[in-house]
This record gives sequence, C-alpha cells and structure tokens, in this order.
Amino acid sequence: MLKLYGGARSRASIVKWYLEELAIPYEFVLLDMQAKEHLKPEFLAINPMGKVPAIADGDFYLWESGAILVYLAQKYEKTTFSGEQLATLNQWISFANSTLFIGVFIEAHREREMPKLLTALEKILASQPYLLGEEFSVADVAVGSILAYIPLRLKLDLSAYKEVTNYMQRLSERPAFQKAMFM
Ligand SMILES: N[C@@H](CCC(=O)N[C@@H](CS)C(=O)NCC(=O)O)C(=O)O
Repeated sequence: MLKLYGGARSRASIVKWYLEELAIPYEFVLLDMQAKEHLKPEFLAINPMGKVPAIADGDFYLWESGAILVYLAQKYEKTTFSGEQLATLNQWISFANSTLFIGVFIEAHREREMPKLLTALEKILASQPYLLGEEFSVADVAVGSILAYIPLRLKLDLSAYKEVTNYMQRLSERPAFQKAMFM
C-alpha cells in the first residue's frame, strides 16, 4: 500500500487531500518532527533532504509535494493526460508552490505580489468554478491548499476578493479536504 510520510499540520496535508480525492488506499506515517524523526537515517533513506511530505509507492520514493501530486495524477486519475494537459497541471502546481507561496507568505513580497496574483485568480474564478474550468482537478488541490493556509497563518483581509473567498469556501466543503487539511 502507498505510504505517505508527514508531520502533524505539515504540507503532507496537501498530498493527503489529493489521496482522499482519488480514494485510493494509503497509509499515513506520522513522523514526530519535534523529536526530529524526519532527520533519522530511516527517513533520510526516503528523502535525503529530511523534509515532508514524501511517499513510498512500493520501492519507489518521491518527495516535494508538487512532484508527488503530478505523479499521483498521472498514475491514479482515470483520464490519461496529453502532454499539454500535463504541462498545464505542472504550471498550476509550480505556480502554487513557488509564485503564490512566495507572493503571499514571504513578507517582503506580499505587498507587491499578493494583490496582483489574487486579482488574476479573481478574474479566472469569475467565469468558472475551478482553475481548469467546470471540473475540480489536482490544480485546485495545489492552489487551494496554499490559499487555505492564508486564514490559518496570516491575518489578511481577503474581502476584496469575493470569487477567491467563495472558491476557498467551495473547496473547504469537500469531504476529502475536511479529512485531510490541517491534520
Ligand atoms: N517544497 C517542499 C517543502 C517541504 C517542507 O519544507 N516541509 C516542512 C514541513 S511543512 C519540513 O519538512 N520541515 C522540516 C525541516 O525543514 O526540518 C514541499 O512542498 O514538499
């Protein structure tokens, strides 16, 4: 069975959310990060960087949440992705983990970047419920999880971004989100 390694309230929740959406069996291996279990040789053999999340799918090990999301989408989604579709998924996942994350959570960038990025998301979500259109996808897991951390970690007023806040609400109502996020 696929194993997901994570800590309490870590970025492993992003992968957990997607595994719950895919409804595939998995085992969650909770590392005690206070006790530095993620730096022990057993885990460093899985992720030499000593960070979570990481997965073990049989004897295949993978780390970096974005790479894991793409791997799971390709292996476990019912559709086969074209090169262009896969590139688009990668685009949104990279956007979430680099551009959006830095623009929101790195204070030195926030004032300049966040309004620009949230305004662009606002425009997209004004005409469609999800990032790729009518259907929920792994792109929503990647971007939605970064957005979901905003109210948890920062006291920011998002009331100017109605479409984005409605989108966050829509995502947070998903049973898979509720089983996984912030756990
Ligand atoms: N870009 C990585 C970030 C991984 C990361 O920094 N994880 C944190 C937990 S949320 C971690 O393992 N920190 C432990 C440490 O740095 O010692 C990803 O998205 O997987």
